[in-house]
Amino acid sequence: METEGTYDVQAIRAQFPILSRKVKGKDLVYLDNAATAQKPVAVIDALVHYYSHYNANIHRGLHTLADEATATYEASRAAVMHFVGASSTDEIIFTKGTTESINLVANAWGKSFLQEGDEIIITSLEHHANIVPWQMVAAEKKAILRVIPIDDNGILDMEAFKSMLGPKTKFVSVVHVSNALGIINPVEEIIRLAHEYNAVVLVDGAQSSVHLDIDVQTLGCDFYVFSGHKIYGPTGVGVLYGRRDLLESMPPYQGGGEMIKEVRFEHTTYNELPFKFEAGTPNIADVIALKAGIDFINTIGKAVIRKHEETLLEYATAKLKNIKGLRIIGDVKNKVSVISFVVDGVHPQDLAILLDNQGIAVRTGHHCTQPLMHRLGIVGTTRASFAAYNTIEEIDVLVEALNKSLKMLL
Ligand code: C6P
Repeated sequence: METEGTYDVQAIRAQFPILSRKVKGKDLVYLDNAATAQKPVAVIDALVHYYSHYNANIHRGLHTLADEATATYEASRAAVMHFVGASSTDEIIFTKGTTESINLVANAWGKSFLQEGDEIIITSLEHHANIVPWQMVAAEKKAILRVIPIDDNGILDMEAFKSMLGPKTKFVSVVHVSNALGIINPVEEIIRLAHEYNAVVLVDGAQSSVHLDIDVQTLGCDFYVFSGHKIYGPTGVGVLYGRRDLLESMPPYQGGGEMIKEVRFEHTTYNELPFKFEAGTPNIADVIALKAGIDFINTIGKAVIRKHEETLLEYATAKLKNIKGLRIIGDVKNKVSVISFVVDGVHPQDLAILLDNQGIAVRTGHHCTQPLMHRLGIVGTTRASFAAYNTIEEIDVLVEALNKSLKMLL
């Protein structure tokens, strides 16, 4: 692609079987990557290979299949450790996804350490997964949930944040990259400021893990959470990175097999990290296949993918701005390849149906950020989000389809 330098987008696309399918008789244009990314053949093969060759439970059996499954599962944990720059595999807990990782921390940390009148701070940009668990634990512990405001462009009001911090601040839980708008929040500064008050900080990396280089030690966060399915891995698997001393101080989230050292009817002792937080048979196949997703990203290089996505973002932003009545929400400099927009007089759902008829997948609605939509005074947006395999030509298809659809709707 001459517009994209040496980036061989066609070779990348060839790794994704789904991209060659048709939708409503048209070539699929998949621009809903912030919801879930498509899977390269290596991820699909890893699942098939596990089930066809060494399906066994892990950490239990003493037979060959069990050994192979355990070693491959733990190799995935090591890959995740490198992916986020953690210093030990003990700090990497496998969960179902971002949602479960946040619920784990809200329950295990929150219920142990929060007291009446303590404050938890989140932002106006949060996904429901980083709001509701904190509301639930706050109600139970009589703690107070406070929200950092934003301006009309979605930029956090850092002065307001500074004024909220105090001795009652116990936990700060912030989204790294807004899923609805694509805005990158200044999490380094948030972490530094929160730590001045000894508050614990969780970073919701559901949208940042795929686009930005993540080093939890440089960031200095206490917890970092993300989902496998957004980084080209399978659904049903997610990650909780936690600082060792914090994880050690927390009680288990769930009880059951594998998370114990010794069980008596009178008393149970718990297993070492990370197993203390992985009760029951885990999602072995998807954890194993997650490594193939990480390998896919590492083979190309996150920075290389990001550069490609920035080219797409710039091109799409310029093209969309030419459409009469279209307004980009969160049109700021510091963002990832997500464009959210509204068109005067058009309901996002009507637009989505017309785009789908032309083979284009975008997400419309509130993006599980109802309070954000409420703050911005809109019912929802249409969101196009780009990944490693998207092309300039696909953006041209989107723009043409948008123009055609808007002619019908307005
Ligand atoms: N956002 C989107 O279309 P789960 O569902 O557990 O994998 O991820 C939840 C989640 C938490 N935080 C952020 C910032 C997210 O973006 C998401 C998932 C998808 O925007 C599906 S709602």
